[in-house]
Amino acid sequence: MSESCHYLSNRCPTALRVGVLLTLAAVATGCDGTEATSVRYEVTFVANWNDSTQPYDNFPSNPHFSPLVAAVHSSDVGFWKLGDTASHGIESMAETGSTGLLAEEIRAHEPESVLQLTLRSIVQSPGSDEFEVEVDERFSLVTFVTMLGPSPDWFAGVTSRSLMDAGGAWVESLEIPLYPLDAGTDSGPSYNSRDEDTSPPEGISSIRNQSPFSDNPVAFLSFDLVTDG
Ligand SMILES: [Ca+2]
Repeated sequence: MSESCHYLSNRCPTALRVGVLLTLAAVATGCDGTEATSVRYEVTFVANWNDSTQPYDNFPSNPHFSPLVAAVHSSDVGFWKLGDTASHGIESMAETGSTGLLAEEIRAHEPESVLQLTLRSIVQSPGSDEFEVEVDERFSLVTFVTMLGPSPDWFAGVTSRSLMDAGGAWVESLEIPLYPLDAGTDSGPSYNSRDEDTSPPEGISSIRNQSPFSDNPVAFLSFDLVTDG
C-alpha cells in the first residue's frame, strides 16, 4: 500500500481516499483523477576514464568507479548540488566509495519523496554497467553518483535530472557526459594523495579540465525508455 500512499494527501476527499485504497492497482490515481503511470528506463553507465582520455599526473593502475548509487525521487528532495557543502553521505561516497551513509540519507525520504534506490557494484574503467529504473509523473527525477577510485574525493554523477521534457512527455533517449567533480571535503591534489581533510569543507565543484583531468568526460550515463510493454 505504501507505493500509493503518496498520492493520497489530506487534501483528497475522504471518500476518494477510501475509494483509491479499495482499488489499489498497478497505476495509482491522483486527487485530480489522473493516472500516475510508471515507465521504465534502461540505464547504461559507460566508464571512459583511462590514461588516453585523461593523460596526466601518474594515472592510476587500477582505475574504477565505486558501487553506483541511483535514486528515483520527486522534486521535494535533493541530495547534492554544485556549490553546496557535501552531505556526510556524499562525502563518504566520494572519499571511500562507501554507499552506506548515502543510502541511509536517501532511504530516510522513502516513500514520500523517494520511489526507488538502486545500489550496484564497482565498475572497472574502461567498463560498463546496465540496470533499470522505474519512474512516474511524480517521481520523475534521477540522482546518480559514483566515486572515481582511487582519488581523494572525486566523483561523477547527475543530480535531480528529470526524465521528462518541458512538455511533460517522457524523454525517449538521453546520453549525459559525466565530468569529474570535487566533493570539497579532502584537499589531496592527486589520485593517490594521502587523506588531507578540507576544513572547513568547500562547496562541491567541477574539476573538468583541471589537473589531473582533461576536458574529456570520465563516463557517460544513458537513459533509454523501455517500450516492450
Ligand atoms: Ca577535493
